Amino acid sequence: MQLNDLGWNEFFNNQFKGLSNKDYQIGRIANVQKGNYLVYSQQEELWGKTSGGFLHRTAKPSDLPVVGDWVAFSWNIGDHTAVIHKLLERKNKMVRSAAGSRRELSQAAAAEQVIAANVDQAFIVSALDRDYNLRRIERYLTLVYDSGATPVIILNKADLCSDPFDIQQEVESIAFGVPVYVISAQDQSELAVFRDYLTPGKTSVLLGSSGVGKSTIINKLLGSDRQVTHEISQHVGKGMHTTTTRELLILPAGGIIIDNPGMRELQLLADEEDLEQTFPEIEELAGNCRFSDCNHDNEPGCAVKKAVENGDLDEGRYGSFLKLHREVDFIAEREIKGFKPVEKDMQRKIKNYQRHVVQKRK
Ligand SMILES: Nc1nc2c(ncn2[C@@H]2O[C@H](COP(=O)(O)OP(=O)(O)OP(=O)(O)O)[C@@H](O)[C@H]2O)c(=O)[nH]1
Ligand SMILES: [Mg+2]
Ligand SMILES: [Zn+2]
Repeated sequence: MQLNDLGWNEFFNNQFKGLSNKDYQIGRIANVQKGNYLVYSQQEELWGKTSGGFLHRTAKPSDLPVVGDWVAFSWNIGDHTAVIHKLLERKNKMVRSAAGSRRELSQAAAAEQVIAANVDQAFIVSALDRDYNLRRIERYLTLVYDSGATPVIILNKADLCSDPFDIQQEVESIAFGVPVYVISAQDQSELAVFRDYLTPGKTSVLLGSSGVGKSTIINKLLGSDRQVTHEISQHVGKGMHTTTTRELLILPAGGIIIDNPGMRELQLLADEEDLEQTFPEIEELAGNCRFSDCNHDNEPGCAVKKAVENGDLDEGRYGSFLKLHREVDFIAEREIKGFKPVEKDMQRKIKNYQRHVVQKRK
């Protein structure tokens, strides 16, 4: 396997050249299982762990390797495993807020959960049966914009839908230039839409709820039933997913793809700018609001609210915007609150010091 086929490029090469230890090997993380890492290298695939020094330098969970990361490792000759010494700086990362973190405001640093790293493209997969939900697609788009990867929308299971192209149009109207494809993954020939995207060295990820057909698509692209797929059962929705770990795979025709377990709860870690990209028409209207910092909620002279009343802006779209906007505000607030204890501690130290100095002078 050539490193370029694994996604290696100049950005990583420059970092690697700067490392002092010349015996290090280059590897890409393909799977993570309870502190064990599957490493793909030029020579082979091997499992390994992070070195003691690595853990010592790690300040927060998001600094640990995730699928898609590039690492510098060495061989552990004895049992033929990898020892991971360094994580190369990520070109980008896909993050969400860790589940449950809303209640733990003070643990801001721990709240970021990295889904995957160094991803070029993200396929947002929805199924055209009961899964289809515009508001969820907006949420995924915001997550992808936040990461810097390029979004592509896949509407799967067209065979189960009587009017797939009406839905395609509806999705296109909220996706603003993002390509939207209608497919049925059961039909091999329809997988051709992926061909232009899955080129050698490019890394893609499949995102979407459980049961939409992500692993089915990957199996068809691989030409083998490598990924376990499952009929939607009553378990779905209760936290049972068919795919349970994230996995990076190399496609026979070139291209790298990451299969993902369906996400039940998608809390964003996005910012204002990502929202503007998802809701460009609201951003445009906002220019006419009376206040430049209008929240488009209850402020007087709000052009966005007026557009909803006039019927110029879709109400569902507006509702979705408000909901995501509140989340983004909440994240910003949490980041500030997360630092407060640190400030307090500093102030206490300064006060103690001053007291100490004053006492000395006496
Ligand atoms: N009718 C129909 N069924 C499909 C299609 N694509 C996938 N399926 C079926 O949908 C079910 C779920 O597919 P999976 O590929 O396991 O879904 P997944 O997105 O990987 O789910 P998780 O791994 O739980 O996140 C399987 O029974 C597939 O056979 C399609 O285009 N049409
Ligand atoms: Mg799956
Ligand atoms: Zn406004």
